[in-house]
Amino acid sequence: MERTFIMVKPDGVQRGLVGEIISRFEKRGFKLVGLKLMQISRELAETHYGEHKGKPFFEGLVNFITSGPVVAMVWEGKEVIATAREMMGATNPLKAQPGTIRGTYGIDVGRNVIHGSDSPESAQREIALFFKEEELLSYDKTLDTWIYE
Ligand code: DAT
Ligand code: MG
Repeated sequence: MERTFIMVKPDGVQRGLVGEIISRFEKRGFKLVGLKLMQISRELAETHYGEHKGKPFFEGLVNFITSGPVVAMVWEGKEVIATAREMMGATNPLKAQPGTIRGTYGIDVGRNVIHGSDSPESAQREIALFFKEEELLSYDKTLDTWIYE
């Protein structure tokens, strides 16, 4: 089973979308294995978004992601990394398919509500960046027999 890092960004928290976003992943059948409300430090933000350092939007991105509480999560399930990206929709919400999270709740690229890891490598890196080993739980869900064949 794969794990991915998902984060409700400060705009999503302020707009009251935490429950809605968690609900979408729950209803899809994925398993929540880590969860915390936190305010990201500048240092963590710059490391997390390190691949974008030097781009024109980097400073604004770091300012935005550190501007208020975020909800950091780890979700587990079959092909959850790519599936979460599909559920999120395109980076620019105006280009995101209707029905996706960004395509339902967003307009501007700098206020796109949610972050999700884009590959197994980034999932591993981001999970380790935000969570200690003991903050991630392994447990059985009886419902899984009705979700997986
Ligand atoms: P994603 O969040 O879909 O993985 P990304 O990794 O390319 O997208 O960029 C990280 C975040 O940076 C993105 O969610 C919003 C912001 N961003 C990306 N491209 C941008 C741009 N051209 N202008 C402003 N912000 C941008
Ligand atoms: Mg990205």
